[in-house]
Amino acid sequence: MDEIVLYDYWRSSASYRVRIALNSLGVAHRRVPVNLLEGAHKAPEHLDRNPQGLVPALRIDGLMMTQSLSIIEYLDETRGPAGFLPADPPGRQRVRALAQAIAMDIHPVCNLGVVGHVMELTGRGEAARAEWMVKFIGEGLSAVERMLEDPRTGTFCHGEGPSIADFCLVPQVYNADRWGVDMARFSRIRSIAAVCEALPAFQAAHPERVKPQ
Ligand SMILES: N[C@@H](CCC(=O)N[C@@H](CS)C(=O)NCC(=O)O)C(=O)O
Repeated sequence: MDEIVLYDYWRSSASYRVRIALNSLGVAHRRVPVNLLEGAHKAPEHLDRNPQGLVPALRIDGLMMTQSLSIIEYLDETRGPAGFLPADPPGRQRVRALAQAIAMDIHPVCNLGVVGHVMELTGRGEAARAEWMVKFIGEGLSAVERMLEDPRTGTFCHGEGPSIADFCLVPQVYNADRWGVDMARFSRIRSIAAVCEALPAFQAAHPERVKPQ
């Protein structure tokens, strides 16, 4: 079988999600760093992998795949089932809603390209970035915390096993800590993230573990 290659960036939360999924399934792969700070994601070589100029991209089964959530579902469908999504439709809907609240509503407005443009438009540089991150990550996680006030929340976002929702939550918590978001008010999120972070698949995917030396 062809080698599986993950094109990612150590601090990218979308890449972090896919690393957790690959590790959870024990899928052997090689990582190729795409340095966002050097603009490598906009180079023709990477645009051939992902015309959106974003990471991650995964070469697998003779295909180049983009979009972290769809990649994770593909991995579960072809290398699992690993229960990344619950078996029951209402459970699947809830896990997708939690995952999307992060991946589609918090993450895009906090992306490098978007925030770089905000800094440029406001002319306030780092100060604008810091305020922006705290506002949008804080508001977004506040909504997620309320979504987790649900009897279906267990040790993890949904029940007793990690799902796509947890794969999105942990990288977002990493970012929240990075930008100094006040996390004390999010007790459910903190407790779920702590349980996940103790698992080897999450630990091996952590940015500090994969950061180029
Ligand atoms: N929806 C995409 C988002 C990918 C994405 O936005 N990746 C970020 C890093 S986490 C990126 O490449 N940012 C580059 C930029 O904003 O210029 C996914 O889930 O894969």
